[in-house]
Amino acid sequence: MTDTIVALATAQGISAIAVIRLSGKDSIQIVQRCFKGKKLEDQASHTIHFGTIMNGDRIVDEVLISLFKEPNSFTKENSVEISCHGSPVIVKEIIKVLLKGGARLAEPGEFTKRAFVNGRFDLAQAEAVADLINAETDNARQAALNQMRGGFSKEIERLRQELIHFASLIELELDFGEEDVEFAKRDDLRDLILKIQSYLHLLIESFDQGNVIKNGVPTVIAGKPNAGKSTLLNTLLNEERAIVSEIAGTTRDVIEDEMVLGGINFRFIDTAGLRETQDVIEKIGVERTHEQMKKASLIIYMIDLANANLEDIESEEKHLVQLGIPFIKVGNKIDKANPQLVSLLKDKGFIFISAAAKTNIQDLKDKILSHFHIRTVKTGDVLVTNLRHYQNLQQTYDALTRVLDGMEQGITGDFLAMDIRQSLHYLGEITGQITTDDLLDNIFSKFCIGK
Ligand SMILES: Nc1nc2c(ncn2[C@@H]2O[C@H](COP(=O)(O)OP(=O)(O)OP(=O)(O)O)[C@@H](O)[C@H]2O)c(=O)[nH]1
Ligand SMILES: [Mg+2]
Repeated sequence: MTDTIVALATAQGISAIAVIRLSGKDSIQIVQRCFKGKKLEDQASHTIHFGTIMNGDRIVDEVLISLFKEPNSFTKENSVEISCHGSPVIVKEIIKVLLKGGARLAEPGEFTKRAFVNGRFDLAQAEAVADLINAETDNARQAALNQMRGGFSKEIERLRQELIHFASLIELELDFGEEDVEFAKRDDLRDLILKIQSYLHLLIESFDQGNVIKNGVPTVIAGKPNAGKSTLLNTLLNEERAIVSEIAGTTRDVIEDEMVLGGINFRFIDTAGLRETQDVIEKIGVERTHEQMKKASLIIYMIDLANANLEDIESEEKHLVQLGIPFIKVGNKIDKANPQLVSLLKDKGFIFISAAAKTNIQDLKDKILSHFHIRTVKTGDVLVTNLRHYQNLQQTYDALTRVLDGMEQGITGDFLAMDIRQSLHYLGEITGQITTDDLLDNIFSKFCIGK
């Protein structure tokens, strides 16, 4: 990893300032080759220098150069940040000159990957860098920040140490195998595992919250054509996002947009009305509705209070129950509702609204939020937000259950030791004590270029 990488670190497009970033042993020399100003190598780390970037004899731009000398940089390598004017033409030309000078384009996440490989932080912390950049709510930002600052990693390390202690007791026994000694009382070992498991369980459970905080909640609005689904989407978003008309079957495709409610990022998904249809395109739309419903975290099931029948409602509800996804029952068009229908539905858990007149929308929002008991994330809270971590914690837990079962059945120490090593392996993968190229590629390829 001696080569020097370069990438635009700020967003693509026109901006007041753009920052181009380099990292690698030769980054300072490479910039020097196209820089007219002070001799950069002679300057101290963490200093800023004005000058011009040249393409041959031609001035490309006036820039500021920030210098970071190893190991005092994000990547722990020599690094340079060039702040230039934020024109895509300038950025492109400066990067071209730097490539000519010996740098190569960075791969996605390569700066952060180098920071990890050079020991700036562990893998979970590196992943938190991406989460921090992508955070769309204050809760998501705080959760990512806590993880980046090492709160989660510390907990994993504590668990690992407990397990290592446990493993050493078992392995000691193995060394003395023939003498048939027991250094560790089986009851004590069992208690230790149960303690570790109960802690693992807390972390695993926190993923319910962590996942909602990090990834938001896909919420599907579904129901018969003309129920007012698109009207509700527009009302929730406060924007004419979807076409509304009195023609049944107006929406044929999936329309979605995001909105933050109570600190959670909701993705509201408007769908084609559910009905049997001969129209080829509408039919595809209805299939998509079913797919979206299966993937949703919450379904807003909507009926038209002016025009619905109880039999249909009951059969649709049965279908929703079978899906097993939480749903909220909404009766729309309360402003022109059929009174008999309203009295029939009164005690059946419906919330009555008018999407068009914006009646009871706050009640609906409260009801939506009541499905997600999110507490505000505070500094230092440890929360599992990452699916990979969640899966590894689960695998650790399962391996420990096998250890417990094994002890119950009186199997020998060497078999116990195998499952304990497995559990250590899964924990080690979370923080990156154990890695493979595939694992790293998989993680860092999801980053943006320049990070
Ligand atoms: N009176 C009244 N009319 C409403 C209300 N909400 C929606 N509508 C009307 O109902 C009709 C259908 O509304 P849409 O929002 O297009 O219904 P949809 O469920 O998206 O229909 P499809 O896209 O065809 O599945 C339109 O004429 C809306 O103006 C309401 O609360 N009260
Ligand atoms: Mg619609």
